[in-house]
Amino acid sequence: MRDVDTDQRTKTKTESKTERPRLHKVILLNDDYTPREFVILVLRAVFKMGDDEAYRVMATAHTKGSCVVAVYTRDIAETKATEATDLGREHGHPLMFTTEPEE
Ligand code: TYC
Repeated sequence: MRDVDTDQRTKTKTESKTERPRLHKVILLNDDYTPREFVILVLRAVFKMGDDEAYRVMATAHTKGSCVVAVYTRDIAETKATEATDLGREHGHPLMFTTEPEE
């Protein structure tokens, strides 16, 4: 009985070690005040997007209320969301980025 329990514990540990970390989405939220050009500037600076992709992401958030910007491991997603939100605040804009774990 003891041997069986030990085996199961070892197996469980091995399986969980090979799982990949859950990815987190960075989400851009629309607001009524931040200039469109500033949103594009932040997407280019923080998320290394080109002009066309940055425009599309900004326009989607503007029209639908929010848009997924990118997915990263949790630490990187939170750091980038904070950096992008702070850039807005430093320039007097209410621009907001949040994070959310992927299913
Ligand atoms: N809605 C803003 C405006 O009309 C532009 C905007 C777009 C702001 C996307 C935030 O996530 C955003 N000036």
